Amino acid sequence: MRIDIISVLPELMESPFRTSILKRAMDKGLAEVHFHNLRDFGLGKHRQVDDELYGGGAGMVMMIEPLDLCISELKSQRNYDEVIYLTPDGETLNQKIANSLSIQKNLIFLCGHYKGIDQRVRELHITKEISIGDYVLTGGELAACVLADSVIRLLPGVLNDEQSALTDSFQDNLLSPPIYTRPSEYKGLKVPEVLLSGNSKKIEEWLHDEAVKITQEKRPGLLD
Ligand code: 6GU
Repeated sequence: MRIDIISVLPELMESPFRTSILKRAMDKGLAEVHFHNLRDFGLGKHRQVDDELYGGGAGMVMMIEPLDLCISELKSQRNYDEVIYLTPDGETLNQKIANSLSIQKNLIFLCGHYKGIDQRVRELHITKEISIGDYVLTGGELAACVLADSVIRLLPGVLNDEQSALTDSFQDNLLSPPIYTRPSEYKGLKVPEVLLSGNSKKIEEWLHDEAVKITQEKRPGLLD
């Protein structure tokens, strides 16, 4: 998979892809992430990328021309499956969206900034709009990292068996059951007997029942 990320602040996104599991995915060639500084496509000697709102109002708008130049240059090099705009008014990210993006080959992520992008960029290039939740961030960069992480970890070969994505919370619309490791008792707090029983059928049943119970308690909406 290849992800091209367009931003006015690419430096904000460097370390997540240089650390731990995402770094290993890059090193193994399972995912490529390329950053593009929108400023490089800015207009005039100030490399302008934003301008005032038509009709008035506070804040600035990301201009169409730098965005069109940048996205068009990328599109001239390869076919993209989706051009995704990270914006708080997009569809809220969930595991189903991450799953569906993980089977794509080439993606563009556009990080929103200021008040947002000129509407005509949406008409011209954007195929999907994604938010990471109902709160407002200073820009789309951290959201782009969240989205990329959720997608890259699903690529075959990125996680090992112990980290398997198949048993994740949400993968089957259930939260994870409680988990324990040694010691079997600490300050009088005991690990549930069944987990020490060695009876794998019983254990599996118990884990599933606990997952359903926890989902009912914490996130009943997931069971609908
Ligand atoms: Cl994608 N961008 C911004 N600026 N804020 C957000 C968001 C995105 N998702 C949730 N909040």
